[in-house]
Amino acid sequence: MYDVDIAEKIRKVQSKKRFQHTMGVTYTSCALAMHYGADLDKAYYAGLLHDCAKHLKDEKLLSLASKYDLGVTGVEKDNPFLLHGKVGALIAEKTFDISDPEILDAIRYHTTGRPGMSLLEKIVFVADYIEPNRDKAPNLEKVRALAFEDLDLTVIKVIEDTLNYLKDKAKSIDPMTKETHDYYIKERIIHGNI
Ligand code: DGI
Ligand code: FE
Ligand code: FE
Repeated sequence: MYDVDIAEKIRKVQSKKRFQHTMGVTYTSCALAMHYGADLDKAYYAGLLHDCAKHLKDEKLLSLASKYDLGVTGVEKDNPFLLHGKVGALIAEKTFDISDPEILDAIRYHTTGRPGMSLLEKIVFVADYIEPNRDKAPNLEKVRALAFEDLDLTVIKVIEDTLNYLKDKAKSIDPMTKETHDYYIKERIIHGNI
């Protein structure tokens, strides 16, 4: 547990601010994993590595994605930073020897989420948004408390805030972000929670 060598390698490639965020996501993922009974080791590695491709330039993200056939969508071509999840999973596997598919998926889908996320994927997705160094999102205190009460509803709230933010800034929406939102809304309707 707590492989500090990996943490040290990540620290070297990230800015101080980015590494503070990385540590915040790591321990928030572990806290949520304790609460919901997910695997703590997996939460640690997924949190630590979720942004391991964030420092790469657009050209590098695009060239790695095409070299390794990661499948670049139209919106990713126009907004290459969206690829840091897919490329991050690739780097986690190739450079950090992570082979666990659940950890790799949590890294791969941490920006847009996806329909039918595993518990670990939801944990990292939510931890990325609520970790203690985040300060710009609306209603953070409420969302932080909700994360420990209803993880699926928190996923919906996080995406709704993200969609509102993207709309205000007139930025393009990755269809996966919308699909994730619609999937979790439908899930709640099926389970009678709405
Ligand atoms: O890498 P982080 O900054 O820690 O967090 P992240 O990977 O969740 O990325 C957050 C950014 O991603 C935030 O500025 C909103 C943006 N984002 C999320 N979904 C979409 C999106 N941007 C676009 N253009 N389209 C999306 O669907
Ligand atoms: Fe990210
Ligand atoms: Fe992040």
